[in-house]
Amino acid sequence: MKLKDHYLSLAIRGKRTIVISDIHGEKELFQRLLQQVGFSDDDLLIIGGDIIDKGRDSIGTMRYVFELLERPNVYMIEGNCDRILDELYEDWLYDYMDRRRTWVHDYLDEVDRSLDDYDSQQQLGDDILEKYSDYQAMFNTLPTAIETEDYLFVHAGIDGVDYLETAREQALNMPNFYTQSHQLDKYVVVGHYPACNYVEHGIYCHDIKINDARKIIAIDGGNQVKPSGQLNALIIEPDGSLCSEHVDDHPVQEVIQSFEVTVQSPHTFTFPEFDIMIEDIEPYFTKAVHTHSNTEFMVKSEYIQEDGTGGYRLKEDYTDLFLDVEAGEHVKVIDDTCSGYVLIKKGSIVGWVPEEVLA
Ligand SMILES: [Mn+2]
Repeated sequence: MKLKDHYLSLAIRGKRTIVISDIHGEKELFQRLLQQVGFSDDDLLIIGGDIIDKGRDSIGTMRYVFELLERPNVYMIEGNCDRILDELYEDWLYDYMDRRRTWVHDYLDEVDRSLDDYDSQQQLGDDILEKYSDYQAMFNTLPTAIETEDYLFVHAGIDGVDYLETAREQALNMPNFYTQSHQLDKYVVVGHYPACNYVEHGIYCHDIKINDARKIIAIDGGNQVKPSGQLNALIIEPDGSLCSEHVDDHPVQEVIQSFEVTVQSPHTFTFPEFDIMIEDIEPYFTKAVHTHSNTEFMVKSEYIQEDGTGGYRLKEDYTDLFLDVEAGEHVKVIDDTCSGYVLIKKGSIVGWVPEEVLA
């Protein structure tokens, strides 16, 4: 199956259009975001795939989205995670379920059973599809891409030469599309890979990223994938201008003491390039070299992990940016478990502050 076999063409010019992708089972966040952007019947809503898996309520989110899709102004394209009901008999399913919360976990909770209650994966699949083949059918009605006058919406990416020939698997799974190029004379809007992976100026930021030269917009805020992630909405205003909003679940804290950094040239390293070299682990911060980019930086010592072969690696995405904060402002706390410093998020940007600046 190719993109052209499963494709919807829409006229959206002059309408306010809200685009949200990678909701990943977070119905409440999604509802909060819709409220925050003031979503109404006058707007168009395009959901960019991956409504389920990873988050807390995949089945609830699925039901809510399918309800929304009954409205004439709501559309959705499919994401790789949305295909799980077609993949219940795949031999990787149980491994995948070991690694993250999935729609199937939600299903087991709903019917009050566990994997142990099934003699085989075949039996589990049969049981699910006996009850939920209608949901499977609904997922399979979703287009792989939506094309409008000025945009193409697709979950992961398109073929660089002939977008209509993009294999469905590629459209849903292609990695790092933001760093690639295409030949369409319109913007391609994708989710799938968190925008924070496309690091600019060494800054770790969850905002929507727009590359005007390549005509690509990456909107995934890393919701449920990155510890500091958020759910983004891209808003295309009736006049064609773009803006964005986001929501997240991180606790808010007030700054009680201003903190200012004079000079710094920050670094950010993201999954999967985690290998580092260090001499000795020092208190607070340790001098390190990021192997992949051969860059020297200071790593918060709690973010160093042994890699099992005598070397070291970062335990998460890492930034060495220090953030300026002002007394009285409110910031999101991402990690307050380290000695002396707290990892915070200000707007969509992640960085460190000394612990005494927070209440
Ligand atoms: Mn995805």
